[in-house]
Amino acid sequence: MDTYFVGNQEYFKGIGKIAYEGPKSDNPLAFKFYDPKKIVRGKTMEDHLRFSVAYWHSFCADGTDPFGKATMHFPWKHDDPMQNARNKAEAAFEFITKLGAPFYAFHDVDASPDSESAAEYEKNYLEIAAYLKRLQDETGVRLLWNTSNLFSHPRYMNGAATNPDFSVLGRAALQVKTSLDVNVMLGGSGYTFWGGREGYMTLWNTDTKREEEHLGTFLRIARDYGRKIGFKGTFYIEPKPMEPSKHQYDFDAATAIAFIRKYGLENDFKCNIENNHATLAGHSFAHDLQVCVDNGMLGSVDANQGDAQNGWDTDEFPTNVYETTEAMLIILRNGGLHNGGLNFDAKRRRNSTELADLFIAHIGGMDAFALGLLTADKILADGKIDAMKKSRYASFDGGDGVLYEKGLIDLVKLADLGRKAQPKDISGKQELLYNLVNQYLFS
Ligand code: XUL
Ligand code: CO
Repeated sequence: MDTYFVGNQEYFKGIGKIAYEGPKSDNPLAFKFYDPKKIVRGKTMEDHLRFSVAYWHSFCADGTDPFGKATMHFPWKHDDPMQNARNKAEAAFEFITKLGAPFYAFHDVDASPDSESAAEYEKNYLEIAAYLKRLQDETGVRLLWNTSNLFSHPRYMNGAATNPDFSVLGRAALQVKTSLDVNVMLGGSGYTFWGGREGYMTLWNTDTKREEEHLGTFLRIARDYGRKIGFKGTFYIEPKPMEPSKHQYDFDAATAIAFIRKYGLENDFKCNIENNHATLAGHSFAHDLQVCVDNGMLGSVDANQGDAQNGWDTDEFPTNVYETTEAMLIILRNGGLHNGGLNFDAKRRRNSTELADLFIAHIGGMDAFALGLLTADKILADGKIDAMKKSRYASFDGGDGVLYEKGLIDLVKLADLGRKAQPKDISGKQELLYNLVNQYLFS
């Protein structure tokens, strides 16, 4: 097997470039369904799916949880923080290139060492960013989005942009400013705001109106700075209802969209929808994606899945083909992901400790979305489901229904029509639709 590495050494030894071998392959380190150059609806699978590897889960999270210590042992670990960051970058680019994902995503402090000193934080970050740029140029891997971690450091325990103490906002702004500078250096397609601590723990100590306004101002000045320095990509708000806050202001897609509009950010911001965040909000992945598409607000996707028995944010790799099919159908109807991508904000389980498991987890996620794409394509090509949905609204496609949709019928006229109307019981055919979906999936 050919060796492949960037920098000085190979970290994922014995694993070469992951190839498409088809559904009959018994090689765990091969794609069964993701065939990057295969054309679907006039576009390659690679261009449809725009996969991205998340730095924080794949190269930083070591299996530590509230009940136990690290279980993952990373061969790139080094005691010197800057050497550690460079090694980690080399491991990341080796991994992403071998996997064949076109994109990656990171938080500032995933990639570069944090520091109590603001000057050192900036110096570290700009130096590592220059190295990331070199590795991007060498490998062709591109930045889907970056973000700033405004939730881990104790200074953010009461919020970042929504902290009641003004002095905290400045340090948060320094992080966002530097991340935007780095984004422009690296040619990022997007920049994400996920406000894990932008919420409250109790209403008894929180002025929610003021905090929300502070968040609106913070995002506006970040937008203004980004555009001024030449950031051409999309800003994203990533909704999540709770965890770590009791209540997060960007609760779900509908809430985030209302917020974006209220603060006049709709020309620059869209949503980054994460499956496990949607389910935590009591919705489905498909629901939050559809809310975004209906409002022209689908930006990007954090591709993962939760656990129906737990309810919390388990960030599992996506394997549920039913969900990926629903998602890809909505994405295809949206004309694709545009600047966005499918970013694996997902982690292997704590006891999946071999480095090969990191590949296997991503391969499964990529295959699940490839299957979703292929099935969604079948559903659209056949047209039966779309036709059934459309026919339910036929009464608005002719006669007074057309006038109503145009706003030309007032309440008195509508009530007059109601005197004559004799509504029938029309079946929604839900079970038939479910049965059809299974046929598309399994025939
Ligand atoms: C947390 C989460 C974050 C964001 C980026 O639940 O999803 O990792 O994606 O900050
Ligand atoms: Co996420």
